Order: sequence, then structure tokens, then C-alpha cells
Amino acid sequence: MDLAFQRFRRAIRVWMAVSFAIFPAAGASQGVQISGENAGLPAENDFVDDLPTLMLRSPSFLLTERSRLTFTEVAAESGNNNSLIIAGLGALGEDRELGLISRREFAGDRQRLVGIFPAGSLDTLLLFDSNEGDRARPGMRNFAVFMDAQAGSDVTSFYLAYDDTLGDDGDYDDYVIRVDVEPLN
Ligand SMILES: [Ca+2]
Ligand SMILES: [Ca+2]
Repeated sequence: MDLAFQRFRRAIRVWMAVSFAIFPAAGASQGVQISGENAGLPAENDFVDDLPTLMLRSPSFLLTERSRLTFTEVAAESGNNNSLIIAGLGALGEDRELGLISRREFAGDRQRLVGIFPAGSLDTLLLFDSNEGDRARPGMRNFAVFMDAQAGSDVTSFYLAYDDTLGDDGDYDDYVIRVDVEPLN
């Protein structure tokens, strides 16, 4: 065996050792880590039978790696005209007098925005806005998230839920947006 080939084989072994050392660590965390306050499910939510069973309010969102995020409107129950503004991507907005849609009636004409986001916090990128209601950002109590997973685990599908008044009407169904996360790294 000539020297050049031995060096080549040694280099391949080193490369494989490094690769296997790196990939499991990088692949162990995919999606969004979500924290927040578990205050139970809101009884007045019109879509509670259609949504995942854990709701956290005042949430915080950490995207663990560069990913494609798809935002799709799925439900709204409010007399206000509400929207979700996503920095760098645009806005989803509902303008029904009293919008009432559900996941069961999911149709092809739903508004949808797709963008690629770097790893990091999503908290400053998201804003629920309303023509007459109170705005909500992550960390505020009228911003909530519905999800199946435990808080702090990596989530690849969840629902942003808006309560457009900061008063007693805590139904968190005034505008509901599904988020799907597809890791790209
Ligand atoms: Ca409300
Ligand atoms: Ca409502």
C-alpha cells in the first residue's frame, strides 16, 4: 500500500470520527423550544376541541436551527379585524365581521406565508395586531400557544393564539395561526 493511499485512509477515518461526533449533537435539537405559563385551557375557546391540549400563555420561542417556517391561518372568532405581523415576511390578516373557521373546514384558500429563518429567538419577530383590540407580542399574557409537546421540548408544529382584549375575555381564539417548522441544516 503506498504512502499516499495510507494517508488518504487515515484522513477518511478522522473525517468520519469527527462527523459522527458532530451530527448526533446537531440533530438532537430540531424545531422550536417553547416556554410559557400553563394556566389551563380557556373554557370559552371555540376551537378547543380542534387544538392541541396544552396551552401556554406569555410564551417565548427559540428556533434551534435554521428552518423553513410556514404560517397558516386556521381560525378566528372576533368582532375585530386581527392580523399576525411576521417581521421580514409580511402579515396574515382576517377581515370577517365575525370570523368563524375551524381546522375541520381547512380549505385551499387559507392565507399562508413561508419564510426561512436563522436559529435564534422568534420573540421580537411576531406581533398580533388588531383594528380595535390590544396588540400582543410573545411574553404578553394575551399571546398564547397551543401544542402537543411538553414545554421546553423541540416542537415542529404548534398554534399561535391571540386574545385581542387584555380584560376578562380570555378565550384565545380571536386569531389562530398554525406554524410548521422544517429544519434545513
Ligand atoms: Ca378574546
Ligand atoms: Ca373570541
